[in-house]
Order: sequence, then structure tokens, then C-alpha cells
Amino acid sequence: MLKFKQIIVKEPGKSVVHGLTTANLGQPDYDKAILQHREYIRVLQSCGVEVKILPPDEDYPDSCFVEDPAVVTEKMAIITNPGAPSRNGETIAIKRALEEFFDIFEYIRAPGTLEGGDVMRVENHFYIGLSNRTNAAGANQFINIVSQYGFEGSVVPLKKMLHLKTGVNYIGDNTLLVAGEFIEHPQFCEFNQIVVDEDEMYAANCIRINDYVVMPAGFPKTEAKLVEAGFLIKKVHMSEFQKIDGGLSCLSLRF
Ligand code: CIR
Repeated sequence: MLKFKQIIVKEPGKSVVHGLTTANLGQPDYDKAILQHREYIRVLQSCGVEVKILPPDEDYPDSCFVEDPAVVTEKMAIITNPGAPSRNGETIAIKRALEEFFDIFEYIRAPGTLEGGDVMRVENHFYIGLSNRTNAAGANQFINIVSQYGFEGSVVPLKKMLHLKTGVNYIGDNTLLVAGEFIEHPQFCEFNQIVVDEDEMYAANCIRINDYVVMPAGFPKTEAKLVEAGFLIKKVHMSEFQKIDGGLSCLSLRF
């Protein structure tokens, strides 16, 4: 399992209340979102990483979801080309922020689109979801890029989920958390699988940070399954981000 040292997050702006959403959970409360974001930062720090906090950008309501405009590896950073038009310009600020940490940049270019939420890394393999945000041209560019750095990639067509990692996440130890369309998916049959129940679907998006699995608070069945499987858990309240389809992984870049 990779050891992470550095994490980048971006504070939500007041415009976060206008983030894109398909959820019917109402608008996020800005003050509460800020408190939850601070809790997220504290929990990540307690996993042994440095956290760099970028300032908010009111022009981009979804820009706290830094995972989408870039994909970072130990060898280089890939600046994506987000498929959501209102998010496409987020790449400029994220590139600038990453220049402090990376010398080598690669780019996904039109007509290719790709968002980092569709990219799931398992050791040296990248699974790339084909979604409404990531198209085949973007996925193929991504695979060509990572192949030049000793990684492999393959595509996973999505049926319903927003992003690949909305429903499947690698939590180390050859184990995936799977929900919905990814339960018993033929492309993931070689992994141990922890199945997330339909009514806890949001908890499929967890992140492994060093010794811990960080998961959203309020999903007791998934928590019990993770503990039973031997994982060490840390929890973060995510309700305000859930209202705009934002999962736990979307709020950070980890390397
Ligand atoms: C969006 O629809 O783009 C945001 N409201 C949520 C982004 C979630 N990002 C992710 O799953 N990687």
C-alpha cells in the first residue's frame, strides 16, 4: 500500500451552496460545510500526513472537490479536462497549486474529458470509469500517459453512478468497498469485496490513508463490516458535501 505524506484540500467558498447536484437533500449549509471541512482536515492530519489548504474560489462552487481536476502520482501530476462545463476552469488553480510539489505535468485534452473521481488506483493499475464526465477519448489519453510511467490502466463503463469512485473504492489489502452496479462486477472479481448496502450507498466512498480507512460518519452497517474485516476506522461528518454529490475522496488529492 502506498504511504501518503502530503494532502491538498481547498476550502469551500460561500458559493458551495450552488454546487452541482443530483441528490434530493436540499442545499448545503455553508457554516456547517466549513466545520465539516475542518474536521476532515484534522482527521487526515491524524493519519500522519501534511495538509496544504488552498483558499476558496467563489467562481467555482464545486472547487473544494479537488480530486476531479487533477490526478496525482509519485511520478507526475495529470491535469484533467473535467466534463462538467461549470467545473472545467478549476484546472487552472489546481495546476498552480501543484507546481509547488510536482515538476512533471501531463494533460488530458479536448475532445477527451476526464474527472479524477473516475480514476481508482489499485497499486500500479488505474481503473477509469466511463461516465457522463469522463469519455473514452479522455480515458484512452489517460492510459497512454500512465503507460509511459510504468503504470497500467483499463476502463470500466458506468451505468448509473456519477463517478467510478461513487460506488467502488480500493481500501488496501486487496480489498474493495463495492456498492450498486459494482457488486459482483466481473472486472473486480479478483478482489476481496466488502458490500455496501443500498441504504448506505454513500459510504462506498472511503479513503485509505496510511494505517486508516477514513469513512463518512453515520453508516453503522458499513462501519461494522470494515471493523469486522480488520480495518482501523476514522470517521468524518460529510452531510453538507453529500448534498452536492461530494464523496469523501473528492475533497482531497493524496500523494
Ligand atoms: C459535481 O457534481 O461535480 C460535484 N457536485 C461533486 C463532485 C464529486 N466528486 C467526486 O466524486 N470525485
